[in-house]
Amino acid sequence: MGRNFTWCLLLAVSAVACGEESGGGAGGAGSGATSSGGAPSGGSSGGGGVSGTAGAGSGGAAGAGAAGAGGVAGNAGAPSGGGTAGAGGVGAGGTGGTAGGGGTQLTWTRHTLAQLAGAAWTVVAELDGDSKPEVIGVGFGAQAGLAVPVGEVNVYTRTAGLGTWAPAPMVPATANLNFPNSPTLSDVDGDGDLDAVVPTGFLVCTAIPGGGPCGGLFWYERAGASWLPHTVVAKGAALFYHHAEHVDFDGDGVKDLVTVAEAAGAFGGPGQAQAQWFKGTTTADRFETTARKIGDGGGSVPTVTDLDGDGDLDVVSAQYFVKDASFVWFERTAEPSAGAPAGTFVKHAIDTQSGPSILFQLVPNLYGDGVLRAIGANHTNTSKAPPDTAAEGVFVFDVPAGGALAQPWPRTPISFGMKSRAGSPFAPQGAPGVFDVGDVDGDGDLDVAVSGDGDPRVFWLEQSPSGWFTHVVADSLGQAGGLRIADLDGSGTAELVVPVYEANAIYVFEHP
Ligand SMILES: [Ca+2]
Ligand SMILES: [Ca+2]
Ligand SMILES: [Ca+2]
Ligand SMILES: [Ca+2]
Repeated sequence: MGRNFTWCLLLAVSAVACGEESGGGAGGAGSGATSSGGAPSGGSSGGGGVSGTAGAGSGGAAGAGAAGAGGVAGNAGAPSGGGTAGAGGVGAGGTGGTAGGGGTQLTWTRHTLAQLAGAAWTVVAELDGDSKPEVIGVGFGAQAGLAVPVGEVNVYTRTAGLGTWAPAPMVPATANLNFPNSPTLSDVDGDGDLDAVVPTGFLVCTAIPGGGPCGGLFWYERAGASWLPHTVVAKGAALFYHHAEHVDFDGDGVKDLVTVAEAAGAFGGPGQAQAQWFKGTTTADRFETTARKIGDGGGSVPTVTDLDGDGDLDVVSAQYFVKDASFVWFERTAEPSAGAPAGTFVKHAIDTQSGPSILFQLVPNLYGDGVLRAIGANHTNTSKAPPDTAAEGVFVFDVPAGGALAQPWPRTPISFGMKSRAGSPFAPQGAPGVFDVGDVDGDGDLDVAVSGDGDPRVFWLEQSPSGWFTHVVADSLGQAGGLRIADLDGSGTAELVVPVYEANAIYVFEHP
């Protein structure tokens, strides 16, 4: 069970075969396709296209209709394309397959930032004020036999080029934490420097014979070169934590922690998830240690925002272990009171057709039109038996015309050809994994970089006027985890910071 099991923190399910999913539905009246040798093809106003690493695709896209369009990529082989139902409007639709290169072809150079056992998460932050961002790298540790691995978190400071970094411990192995997860860098104690909230735990701890629950929630106070631990939830909690938002959730002027606590179900069945918040205090430890319950559900990486624009903060999340929807939000309907100290929330589905899902991020201006949209990734597996029913993919969601409360939110696939490895019942896989949103190619619009996770590749998804193109950054890396898009060297172009679990390494991918 070791490796795969591990970082598929949120493994998942899938629906349609890849081709269908991204191939999409009825293209409009577009003219169709042309692809025969390489050129991306496109429909009339919609364009399909793709980049592949080795492809001999044949496809051609049935062009989407009006403004819909799609891009896509194939990797080795032959994506066959289909048109898509362009939903009209900017950036809708998605698809077409093709061989040859479509979109912007970037040439990537790989640097090794660090060797780190069980590399799983990264965060980029400016910690020392020199305008050369640091990278915080999280490793799950080495899996040895049936022992629960001990993780660590390091801060890496660049001392020369993109492959030269000096490590310093934030959470050393001697802290004995299991599965440290995505850190949140924020000034917890209000002294002007960034501290780090570190959630811990994973299903592996209880799955290993002789293991036990390893959930926990900590923050590390920055004190000069040292990081001093504070405990919110002590190690050993039955539910594990992957991420916490540090935000003033109840409006009393003190920031709180908003998170989701989870547990896997047996044999792939439904598990548990509980959205929670820990009220901030002015004590030395800064938070209450008893959770206030927002509601059942949510998933590993929740975000806090005023989704319905009524002036109070709501919670938005993908769901993996809880199966009643792929993406959900908790609407705040009443502030905390003596009778309901957590406040009152009502859970709503955003989408129920994507299968178990890993991440949902609101993007205020994805298409440059000032309209709020969201990007979501599921975490499914159409290679296992029986296959998941929702195909592996990344999607753009539009807020419905009727507002956030309307459902489902219109969904447009923007990735093509992602496919999880089969894994095994004891080491399930799922794809894709964690994504980040940023301008990868430097042309001024927002793109997406995404770890394949159970698909051993890393991708970037290019936004273009004719739709989205899927590009492979690296093949056969193994399970990549929480990656980041960031300009690490101030060159004006973004790098990708990619932790790879099976390589025990954090890589930086650079393009000219
Ligand atoms: Ca601080
Ligand atoms: Ca507060
Ligand atoms: Ca609200
Ligand atoms: Ca771009």
